[in-house]
Amino acid sequence: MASKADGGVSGEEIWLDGEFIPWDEANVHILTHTLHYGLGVFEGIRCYRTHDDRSAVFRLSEHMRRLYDSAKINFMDIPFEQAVLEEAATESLRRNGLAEGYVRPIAFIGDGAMGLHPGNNAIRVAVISWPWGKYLGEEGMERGISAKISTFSRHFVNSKMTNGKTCGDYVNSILAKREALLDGFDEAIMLDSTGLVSEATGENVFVVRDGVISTPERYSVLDGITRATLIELAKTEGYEVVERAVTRDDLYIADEIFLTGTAAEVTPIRSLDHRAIGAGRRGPVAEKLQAKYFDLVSGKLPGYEGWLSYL
Ligand code: PPE
Repeated sequence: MASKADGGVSGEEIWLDGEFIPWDEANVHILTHTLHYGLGVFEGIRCYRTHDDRSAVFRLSEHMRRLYDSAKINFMDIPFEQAVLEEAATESLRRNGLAEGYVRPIAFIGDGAMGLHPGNNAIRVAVISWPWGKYLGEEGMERGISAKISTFSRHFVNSKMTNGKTCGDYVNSILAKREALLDGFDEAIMLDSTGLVSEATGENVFVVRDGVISTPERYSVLDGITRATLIELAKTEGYEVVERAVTRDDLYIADEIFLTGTAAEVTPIRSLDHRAIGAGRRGPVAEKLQAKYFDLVSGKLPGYEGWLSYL
């Protein structure tokens, strides 16, 4: 069994199919269809301690909406109303005693029939929460991380339904991530099937050059909620933000590159394929937007109350 030292997570209770049950009893049958074939959908959501010592889940309804979108794309009918899963998310944090943490809703196909057509197997749903620190390390947030362009291409858009967050799609990400770590880098950036920059293994990519911020358009990338948040924050700060085709060498000559994601938050890249990016450390735009992002999620920025669901 994974221990804490291995990155293992633990807690008190897990919401499974409509009720909270003890953490260690949240098990599934070995014939669970999703385990064999990968068709399941999930989300990753963060809850933050706010500046006034409360706790708020960031953009809970947008994440849950994407879970239902992912399910629809994959012909899965989630047998609960969205409001029920939202309540399960906040209640899960409370029951696990988490003022800050990560919430993982997952809908999967249960056991019963085998074979690619899952027949009438039940669609099962779990909501789990656990403490999760800095995804790419505390130091990475301040000094920037190293990355490589993966030898693995992102799925062709008509293979991976990119608006869905589908379990099986993550095999592609895991291959890229493992390769990057074995090669001594912290993260991989993947190119799409035409050779344009797509996204990192679990993050969207932003590039800064001459004060203009660019990010690959919504095409082969997940329509990241942090991506959308950063675009809005950057525009509010007066930056020009362009969604466009980004090439590999656009990355090499960038003044700054940073990654965004619920888990990774806003993580700068200091080097790519052994080339220093900008000054080879976190750049001023990333630093500013990172600070704004943390102000936002901790409830310090006025006007964004609608994005915070207080526990
Ligand atoms: N692209 C991919 C492929 C991706 O998995 C994520 C989230 C994003 C972009 C950013 O999306 P958003 O979180 O809405 O800004 N990756 C999740 C999984 C991380 C994991 O290791 O598990 C996350 O950040 O929660």
